[in-house]
Amino acid sequence: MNLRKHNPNDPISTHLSSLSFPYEFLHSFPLFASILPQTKRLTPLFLFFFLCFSFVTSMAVLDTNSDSGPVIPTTPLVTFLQRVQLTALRSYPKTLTPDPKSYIDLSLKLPHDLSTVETAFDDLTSESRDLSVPVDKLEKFVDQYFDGAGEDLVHHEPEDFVSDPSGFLLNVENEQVREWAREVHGLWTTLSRRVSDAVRESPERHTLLQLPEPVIIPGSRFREVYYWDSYWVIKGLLTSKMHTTAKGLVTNLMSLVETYGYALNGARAYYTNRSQPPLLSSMVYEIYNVTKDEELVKKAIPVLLKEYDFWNSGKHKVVIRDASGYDHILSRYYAMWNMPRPESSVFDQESASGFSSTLEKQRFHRDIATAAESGCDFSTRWMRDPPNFTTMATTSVVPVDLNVFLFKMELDIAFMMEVSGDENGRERFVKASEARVKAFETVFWNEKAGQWLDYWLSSNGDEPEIWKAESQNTNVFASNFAPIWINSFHLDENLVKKVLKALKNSGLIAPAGILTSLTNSGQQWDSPNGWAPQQEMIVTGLARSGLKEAKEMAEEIARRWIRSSYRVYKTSGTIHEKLNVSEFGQYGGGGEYKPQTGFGWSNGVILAFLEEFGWPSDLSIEP
Ligand SMILES: *[C@@H]1O[C@H](CO)[C@@H](O)[C@H](O)[C@H]1NC(C)=O
Ligand SMILES: *[C@@H]1O[C@H](CO)[C@@H](O)[C@H](O)[C@H]1NC(C)=O
Ligand SMILES: *[C@@H]1O[C@H](CO)[C@@H](O)[C@H](O)[C@H]1NC(C)=O
Ligand SMILES: CC(=O)N[C@H]1CO[C@H](CO)[C@@H](O)[C@@H]1O
Repeated sequence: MNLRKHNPNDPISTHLSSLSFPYEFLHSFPLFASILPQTKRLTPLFLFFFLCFSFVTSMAVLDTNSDSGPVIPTTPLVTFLQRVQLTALRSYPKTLTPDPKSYIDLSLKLPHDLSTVETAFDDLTSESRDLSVPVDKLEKFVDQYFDGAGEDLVHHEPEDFVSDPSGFLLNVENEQVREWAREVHGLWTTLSRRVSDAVRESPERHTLLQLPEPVIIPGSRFREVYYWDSYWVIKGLLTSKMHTTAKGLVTNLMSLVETYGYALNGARAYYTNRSQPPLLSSMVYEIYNVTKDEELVKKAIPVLLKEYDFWNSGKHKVVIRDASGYDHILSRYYAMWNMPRPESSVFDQESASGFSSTLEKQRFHRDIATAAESGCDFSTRWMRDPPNFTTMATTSVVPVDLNVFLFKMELDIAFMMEVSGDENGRERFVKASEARVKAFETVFWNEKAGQWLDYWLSSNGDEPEIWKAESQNTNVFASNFAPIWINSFHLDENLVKKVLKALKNSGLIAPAGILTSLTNSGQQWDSPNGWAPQQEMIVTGLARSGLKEAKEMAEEIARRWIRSSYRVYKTSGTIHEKLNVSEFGQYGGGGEYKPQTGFGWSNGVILAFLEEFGWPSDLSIEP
């Protein structure tokens, strides 16, 4: 059912198609009951259709109430802000459509409380049949009752920031490059925030979650902390000698794991039911490697054990049985969420509108939220029939990169156990890492392709599955090369030779870096985009291998990425979240929101690459 499609000759069907859409959907979930306008305000005709659809959808719920996995609603404020978001999207002309996320990032303005504001909103929308209102009235309402998106975080001058730290990028000799690197380093102060006192005083008025330490945000619409971004931010902060800020980021993420049992996707009330690629252990490891802070390691171990359990149990855990009957334990992404994502709920409702049953919609919504948990939202990697978006089946994929992060977590925890003198603990995690190496060899590795391939589950993943060669996804993705990031893989010379050859022939190496995939789907985690984290993992792995050819390749890719980022910075004035790597000097596009600038992980990877490779004085940064 399409929101805007209707037959102009048929007033009844017009009426139905424009009204039934939101209510049919909303009624399916008890959570949304409070979103529905109060019935006393409804016109009789509306009420008639509303009740019809209520009845039909209640039946559907009874029939198919079995999408497994618990779903617990977020806060009343998030639920209400979704109503405002829907009205905003209905009210603005299409060309001026606001970012839906900006509405659920609003805070209640003092002295109003939620019930007063809800009443005012009911009054505002009572005359409207499709929930749209005149834009000037909506803007007045928002201004009167809310503090703006982003006001719940305030600027914080990092105490460990100096504009030209001693020992900064000693191997960058070229003055033009040094100058730029100092500018990129200076961007940390523009991305540094702390949670405002207002959030601490009355958390229920905000969707922002409290964090004990200052934060570095990615930038633009990503105005709060994000989980996996923080790893590359920390790599950059260490280059910038900002050890205190780096530790603060880790302390914040550890506090989330302590509260929720896992690190949230981001620090907002609407991100509580999914995580993101688990890189907390790698963050602690990097900081320890530079600071030798044993206290940090001791504090981190119990937190990491908690996170390790989260990813290796319940719905995240899958078992693949090989031909000799041996069970390999691996993990998948799996969001505890089967509704539209609050930050994009109208987009998600429209995407799901082709599914007729409640159960199918729930399954689809979970696969969308799970793609968000993967950090790669969205990509043909998660589609059974790419680029058909409605074939998204993220929970059916056993992803190579997630298991790389968990393998790394096992190695990191073993290392930290050793630092803290726990020999039994160390042994347990060494064993776990050895089992995962076997799983990589059996389930993911493809000798002919010379890379590791994602694996498609054929069932719901709750029971062990027999490994089948045809279940490997033979499409080429940058993530197929992510394992080379891990020591034991990049130190194996024969393996590196095979992987290097495959990478060179893959079609992924582009004029400005490594493509995310070979499919141009319009999704942002596909061609022609390249992303900083994937460049960094592959480049760092190749650079640390013992093979000269691999090191040269790593340096070549890093220089292309840096030069292109420099050109984009000079032409657009900012660092972007992704590049269009198919051509030199272009930033990336595609996906469900406008390209974002700032930008945490891109800055981190530029600084980390400059640290790794330096820049000779006679080498130009212009191509
Ligand atoms: C640890 O830090 C040193 C510099 O202090 C660096 O040379 C080395 O590559 C780092 N190790 C890892 C695994 O990051
Ligand atoms: C996309 O997939 C859906 C669900 O499998 C299917 O109904 C639809 O026809 C497909 N669309 C296209 C354009 O292939
Ligand atoms: C990426 O750059 C190429 C080359 O300039 C261009 O043709 C293409 O339209 C760009 N793609 C996107 C998605 O911006
Ligand atoms: C299943 C699950 O993990 N649900 C969590 C969803 O988020 C809320 C917090 O908002 C938790 O209380 C639930 O445990």
